[in-house]
Amino acid sequence: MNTSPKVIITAAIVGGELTRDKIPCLPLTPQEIAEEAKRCVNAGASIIHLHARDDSGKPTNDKHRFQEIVRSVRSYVGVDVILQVSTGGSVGDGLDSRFEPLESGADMASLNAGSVNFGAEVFTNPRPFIQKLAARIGALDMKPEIEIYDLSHLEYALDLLAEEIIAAPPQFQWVLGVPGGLKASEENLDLLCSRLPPLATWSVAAIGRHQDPMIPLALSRGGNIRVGIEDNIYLSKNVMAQGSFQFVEKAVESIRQIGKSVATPQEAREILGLQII
Ligand code: KMH
Ligand code: ZN
Repeated sequence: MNTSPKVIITAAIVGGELTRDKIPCLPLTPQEIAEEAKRCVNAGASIIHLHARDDSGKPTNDKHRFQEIVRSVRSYVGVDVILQVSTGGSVGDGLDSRFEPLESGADMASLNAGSVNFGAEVFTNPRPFIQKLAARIGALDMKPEIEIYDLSHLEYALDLLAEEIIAAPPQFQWVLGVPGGLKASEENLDLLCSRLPPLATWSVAAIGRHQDPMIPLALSRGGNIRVGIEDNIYLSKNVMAQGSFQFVEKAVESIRQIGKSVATPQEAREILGLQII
């Protein structure tokens, strides 16, 4: 396991499922996304996990819209911020469209390592599709962030690593607390961490109310953390967030409390083996 005294914070600021009705601060346009990304980076985030919206605010995987977002964020926030595009899209998206965000010039891309019940729906990630996505991510010299919702996903990702379809060292995101996936518990966190390959880095994205208890647990085990309205819209009980940056601020506080410090984008690039800008 690769443990660093520096903690990488990812901010997931858009998501594929949220609407303005549900959360008024949801950024929709490329400029709004860039402004929210800047607030998060100023607060301590070094990776921005991106989804895209079309002109009507609906989720889209359109490559032109992703290119516009990547350009806007880089010019508004700075070129060293790590941009990670989603290949997960929204539940129910066609598989072909989910390759499009890879053509955006981003540094990283999510790679969901298996299908999972997602509330009342099914988030579909067949194995041949995962393999093709992984190969395309590698061909574009991007780093995948391997999204793990279940133990079987980790086992499949380890197979792909062994076959060198995913390049080492891997970066995992333990996504805990999705209704249908692994529950957000200390036991499950430790189970996943016990299966980490050498030099792997990892992070925890805990959903909803699970975020508060899981962050200190992840930090105590040397993990990184992901926060933002994609995963949780309540800052505390019944208090809706005004933006993802508020979760970043909370995460920074937790990191300082345990005597660690927050990775800058350049430090995060070094830890993840990304190009130094
Ligand atoms: N919207 C979810 C179905 C990812 O970004 O790769 C999946 C998701 C994961 O958001
Ligand atoms: Zn996402």
